[in-house]
Order: sequence, then C-alpha cells, then structure tokens
Amino acid sequence: MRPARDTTPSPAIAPELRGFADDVLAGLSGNPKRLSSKYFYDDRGSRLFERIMRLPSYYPTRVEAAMLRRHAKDLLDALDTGGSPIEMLELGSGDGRKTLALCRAWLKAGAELVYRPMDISAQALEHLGARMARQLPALTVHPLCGDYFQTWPIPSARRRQVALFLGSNIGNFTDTEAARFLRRVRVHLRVGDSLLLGLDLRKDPHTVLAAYDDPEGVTAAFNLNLLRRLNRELGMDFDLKRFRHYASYCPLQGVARSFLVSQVRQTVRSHLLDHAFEFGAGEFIYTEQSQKYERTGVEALAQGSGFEVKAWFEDPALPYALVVCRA
Ligand code: AVJ
Repeated sequence: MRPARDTTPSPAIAPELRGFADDVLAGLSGNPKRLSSKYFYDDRGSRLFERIMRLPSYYPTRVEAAMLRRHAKDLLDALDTGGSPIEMLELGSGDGRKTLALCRAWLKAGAELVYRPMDISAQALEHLGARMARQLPALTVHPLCGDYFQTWPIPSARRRQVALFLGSNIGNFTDTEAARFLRRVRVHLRVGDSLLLGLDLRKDPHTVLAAYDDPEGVTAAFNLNLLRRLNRELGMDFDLKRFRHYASYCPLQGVARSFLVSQVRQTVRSHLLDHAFEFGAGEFIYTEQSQKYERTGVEALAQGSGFEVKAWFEDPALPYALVVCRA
C-alpha cells in the first residue's frame, strides 16, 4: 500500500517479530481470515485472561481448581512414582494459582518435589514465583521462560517427570495439532513418567456458550486485545470500535469458537508488513477454538500419541476431567 508521501524504505522487521509477522500476514490474507489464539497472551492479554478466570460464567478454572484439591492424593497415587522424587513441569503455568494447592497436598503426603513452571510470559512467572515464596516457602521452584520444547530441562536420572497441561489449554488445538503436541511432550518423557491433563468436557451448550460470551465484556476485551497487539507490534491501524466479539458453540462438534467481526467495510494497513487488508462489512477473523471433549476421543488422542490413560477423574456436576496419562 505505501502512501505516496512515504519515501523511506519499509523498516526491517525485527528478527524476534518475524514468525509473528509471517503468521499474521498469512492469516489475514486467507479466506476465512484467521489469527492464532497463541498471540492473545501479551502482558495485557495475560491480565485480561486472569480476569476471565474470575468471571462467574467462566466455569473451567473454578471446577478444575476444586478437582485438583479434591483429587490431589488420588492423582499422586495414580502417578505410581514408587516414592521417587518428582519433577513437576507445568506447561503454560500462568500465575500458578491452582497448582499451589496441588503442590501443597503432594508435599503434605510426603512427596519430594521440584516445581518447574514454564510460560512465555515473564511477568506471569514473576507473579507466580512471588506467590509460591509467600504461600509455600518449602517448595523448590525453578521457572523456565520461553517455548516449552526449547526450555525443557534435561531430566535427572533419579526423578520422575510429571508434565502438567491444565486449564483445558489443549482445547485450543485441533485434534491433529493436539496429537502432534502430545507426541512432542512424549519425546521428552521416559517410560514411567506421566502427563496430567485438565480438560473441559461436553455439557449443556448454554453453559459453554456463556463462558465465552460474558455480559461483563471481559472475553470481548480479551479477543479485541489481539488487534491492539497487532497495532502496537506490527504497526497496524485497526480501529477496535469497528470490530465486535462474536462467540459460538457447536454441540455437534463440541467446539466453542471466537471471532472478531468487522462492523463496516474497511481497509486496515500495516506499514511494517507493507500491506493493506480489506474487510467487508460482516467479514470476520476467526481467532480461537476451544474443544470440549468426550472420553473416547481423549483416550484415542492419548494412545495415538504414545500415552496410556491410567486414571480419569470427572466432575459430574459440571463435566470436566483430570486425566493421568502414562508414558
Ligand atoms: C486458556 C485456552 C483454556 O479456551 O477456555 C477463555 C482461553 N478464551 N476465554 C479457553 C479463553 C476465551 C481458554 N484457554
């Protein structure tokens, strides 16, 4: 697009932005337009997600936290560590609030434990470190900032690794992506190590939809924050008032989806990408999917990725599962 008065060369894109810029360019050039939900979590996005987790309609966090407390001892037994010390690796720990209760219960049950929270947000890891030091000083915490598979520590011979992937984070992946992700996790584990998954199950569609369409508008702000991030980091000129959050849930596929819908016909530009994107009125950007699972599907996914389902705990009131998968 390059306005005529702009005679300066297009500024080079910083190397750390290259992958992000390529994804955005490809995503917004496609039909339908897409942006990956992995880009939600800049500092502002992480804070908005912390607010989502406290919303009355966003049930997964509360249900999972209660289940982790209720089943802490059963989970430890299901790991079948034979008394070996545990290295707990949490993929995407966020602020680590709900893991605290689990660590406390496992320490109390006599487990020897090192906690390695992994997250891309340095700020979230700082909050977590401070909280753990305050509320559970007996726990050894070694935070790892960055991509999971790049920062994954070399396993110690005498420790059992237990990888945690909670919060139904796996639901953001398609089944193909989820299988690939689980296989990558499996590569870092040894036989006898475990993966603990927390995942949301199918339930009344009204309940699911309400979780992604809160009347407070926090989920809408979280979704729109993606455009704010594009404006800041890729020099784009999205007018956030001209896009609207739209959430859907399909009970047939068990998938909640989020979109940003252009309210008018408009052109959005990025001087960094040296590109202009046309939006029709009502045209959308598909930003997120959140899969709601069935037990058979999870078992197939685990087995297809080199795991065996060892234990399954389910909340019957608001269906949610904690699953121990053995490598
Ligand atoms: C963090 C991926 C589990 O999909 O439920 C919450 C993110 N998006 N509200 C989810 C989210 C909108 C959340 N996960």
